[in-house]
Amino acid sequence: MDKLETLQNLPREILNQDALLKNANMLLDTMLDFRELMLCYSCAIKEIRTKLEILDKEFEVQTSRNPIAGIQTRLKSQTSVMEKMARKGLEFTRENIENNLNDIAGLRVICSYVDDIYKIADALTAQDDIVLIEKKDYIQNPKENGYRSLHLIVTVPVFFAEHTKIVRAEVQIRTIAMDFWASLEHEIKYKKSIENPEQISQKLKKCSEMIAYTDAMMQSIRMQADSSQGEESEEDKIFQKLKRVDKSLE
Ligand code: 0O2
Repeated sequence: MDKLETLQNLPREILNQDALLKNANMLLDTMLDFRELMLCYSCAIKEIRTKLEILDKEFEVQTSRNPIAGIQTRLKSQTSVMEKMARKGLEFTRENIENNLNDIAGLRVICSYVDDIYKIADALTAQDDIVLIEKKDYIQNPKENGYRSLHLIVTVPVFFAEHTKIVRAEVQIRTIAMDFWASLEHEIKYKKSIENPEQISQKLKKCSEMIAYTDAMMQSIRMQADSSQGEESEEDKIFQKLKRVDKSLE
């Protein structure tokens, strides 16, 4: 290559470097924007988790038992967000993500009894700053495969120093038994090349029906036990409640 050719190539190289730098900056900007968006969802999880924990404490003081057996949370990974956007045929923009994905912030609430599910759902959605966007009751109307759970899509405000962001989250509420079924079904579903898939589906559905029956029985046993408890004096009731308040302060 002679000197002239090198000189002629120089401006294009510089131009390419410029474009490369611009692209890199745009990429960094997009990444930063995405991370900031994820931070909002992560904060929404914390907000809702705290609300659920407070409700659990309140019920504990009132009834001496915890309706919530456990809370699991998860923030959808960047890959899962990208996959879901691609599946929906949507461009990967902040606006599209916010408007079309409901489950980036996910909370799974595991309850002891079926009636606890509705008690928690009603108490959460009755709160002033929570807006219920959608409710799917797969307990009243189980999925064809036997999946049971109550799904709520809600928004919650997240308060930052200079602005407030309204963020969507998905709250799945189910009993310990429903969760046991859903976890194992999810695991089995993703096993590749299963023989007799129809037979497995039928067996899973049967298990789901047995679980629903067990849940109903456990609730009726608890109600029977509650109603057959001996009458306490007013003084005893106050002392018991005082003990529970003390315990929940620990
Ligand atoms: P992951 O990893 O658990 O989040 P949408 O999310 O609105 O586009 P859809 O199907 O309308 O999709 O929502 P739906 O019915 O509310 O279900 C969403 C979530 O419920 C799923 O999330 C699962 O967590 C759970 N779910 C729904 N159906 C089943 C089922 O048949 N078996 C099991 N085990 N879980 C189920 P993801 O995104 O699939 O997965």
